[in-house]
Amino acid sequence: GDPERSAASPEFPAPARAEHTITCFRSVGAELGSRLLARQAWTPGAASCDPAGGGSSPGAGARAARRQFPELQDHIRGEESNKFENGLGETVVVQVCPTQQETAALLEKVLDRKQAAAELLAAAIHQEVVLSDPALDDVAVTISTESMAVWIDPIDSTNQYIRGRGDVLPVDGIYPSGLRSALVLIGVYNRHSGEPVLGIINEPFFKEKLPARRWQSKYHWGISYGGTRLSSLSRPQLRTSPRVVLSSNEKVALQEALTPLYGQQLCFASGAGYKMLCVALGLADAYVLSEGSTFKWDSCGPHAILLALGGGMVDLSEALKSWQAGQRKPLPELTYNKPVEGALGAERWANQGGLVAYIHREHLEAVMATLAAAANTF
Ligand code: 2IP
Ligand code: CA
Ligand code: CA
Repeated sequence: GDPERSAASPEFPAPARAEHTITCFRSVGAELGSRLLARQAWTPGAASCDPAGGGSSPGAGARAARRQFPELQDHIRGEESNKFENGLGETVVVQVCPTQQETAALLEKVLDRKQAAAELLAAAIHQEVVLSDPALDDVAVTISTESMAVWIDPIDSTNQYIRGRGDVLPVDGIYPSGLRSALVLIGVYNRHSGEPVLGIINEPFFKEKLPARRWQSKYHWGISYGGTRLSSLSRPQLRTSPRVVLSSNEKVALQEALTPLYGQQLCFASGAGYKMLCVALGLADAYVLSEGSTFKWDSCGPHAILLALGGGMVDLSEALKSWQAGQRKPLPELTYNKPVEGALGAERWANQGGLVAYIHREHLEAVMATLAAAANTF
């Protein structure tokens, strides 16, 4: 019943991507995801992650997912590839094998024959994780898997993960950088309507436990399905002095356009998922992004949680168009089932028009009014 549990420690160095992807994926994605889904009349099993390109080789856990959710087999996609090239020039396709020994043998190839690390990781991957969440015991929602699909980002804020800083201090509750912004993002959406239905955000580096220096994780979830809105979080209050969280790469012109609303209350943080989480936690009233630098796998899970809390996430450029045309209710929320026309590769799944994540509708309106007044400047 403890939502905080031991997570992968970043003690093993290179290749960080491989280790993190697999351990977080399996322990957090598969186990928690399946527990949540099982409560929605889905049978317990493992989730999976395939490259967004829809490559032919299944990602880690795809086999298990296919077995447990055959109707979802072509509908589980996300970021990161399961193909690795090691220091010896070999290309290895990583997957969860039938036995721990086989997985360890496979991982050893990616890890330049580092046997101890491969064995530790394989043990973590094959570990049976039992999670119970009393908040979910009373949830009685039946979701038809036939109309669902999944977006996964097994690691968001990769740069911060690789840098591995666990000592960054928060500014007014928000960590501007460091391991705290490295998150696992899982979203389930309705593949006909494109609406987010269920989201899970895991913070693998929530707390460092001394003296063992093991990291403890913390997860959050939300369901928005039909009339049901449920979350592990409570709806935050609107702040008396509003605050926005932005990418540190956000255009200066957009920052200036927001000043009439926020004054000096502009916060900067790494990680698209982390900034969305800051809004869900009430640490900021909005996350505004002017560019198409996030993808469906970044926003789907957090979006479901925001909807569950009575908020949402709009497409900034579409919302501005609607606002300026006087069509203000509702503003266009991001959807997850349609690629960007004419785009190639991962760009097909970009949130091309930027976004605004919010909890309070009236605050979204204040953001739109402020930006509309400066629309030609950014
Ligand atoms: C990235 C990551 C970056 C974010 C970018 C995402 O995903 O979240 O931190 O940029 O938009 O696509 P920023 O930190 O400027 O918000 P990934 O780490 O998975 O590539
Ligand atoms: Ca990402
Ligand atoms: Ca990623």
